[in-house]
Amino acid sequence: MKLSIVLSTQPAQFQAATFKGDLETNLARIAALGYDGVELAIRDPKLVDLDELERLTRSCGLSVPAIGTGQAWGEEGLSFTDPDPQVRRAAIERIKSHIPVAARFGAVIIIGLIRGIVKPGVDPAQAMGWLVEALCECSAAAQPYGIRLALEPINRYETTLINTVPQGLELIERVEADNFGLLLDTFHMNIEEPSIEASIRACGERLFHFHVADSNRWYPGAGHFDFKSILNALFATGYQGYVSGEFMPKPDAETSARQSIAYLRQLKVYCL
Ligand code: LER
Ligand code: MN
Repeated sequence: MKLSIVLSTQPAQFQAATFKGDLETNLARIAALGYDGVELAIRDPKLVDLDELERLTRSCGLSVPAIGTGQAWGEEGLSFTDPDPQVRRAAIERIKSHIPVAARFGAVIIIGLIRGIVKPGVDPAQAMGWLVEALCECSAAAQPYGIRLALEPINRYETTLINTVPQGLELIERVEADNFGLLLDTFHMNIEEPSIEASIRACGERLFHFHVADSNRWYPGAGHFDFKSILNALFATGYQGYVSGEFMPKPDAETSARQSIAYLRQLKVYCL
């Protein structure tokens, strides 16, 4: 099982980005803890020295399986479903600007909260229409680079658009792009899905990335999830990607990252 953990390249309000702050120090800590990869949360690729980032990740021996983009919503309000067409265009262009970055690292691009919410006064069918259009354009732009996009069903308290795996699978049918799939996160699935394992199975080969946190959004092992059963279901789909830790840095980033890797490794679940 390949393990990664979320690291934000910029200061961010999002609480479950486990590592924030000095990049070089954090990458070295993550590698020293035994992680195979680091999931980078990047608000805007323009704010990052990509050559330096590549040099640092390589020198630590860390892969970059995925790039998170949600801070463009959290910090700047960009979204695919804003009633203002200029905001929607800026969100689409922002996602497209991640494509060369993802190509450099061979990473999946995460579509989390940048999809937006149904804003007051907006017809939900119209918001879905905008979402489908944006995803079609971004998937088509990523396709020649061999880059995949993964939309994350996110719980009802954070968005009103795509909370569940069935809704995500319907969206996949509308977007009709082979490089568009889903990212499943145990924290959100616990709130929205009748069965975490059944939802993983339903997603099957359209499962492009996987986030883990325990039931309380602390590190795996700190809550009451049956991770052995969840990870067995994950790998039974043929999933070959990373299991990426996205949890609160409690009691602190280093301790949570250490506890998580120790817990997940002792489960002795293996990628098939
Ligand atoms: C991001 O991966 C996530 O899980 C969301 O909760 C972001 O708000
Ligand atoms: Mn997540």
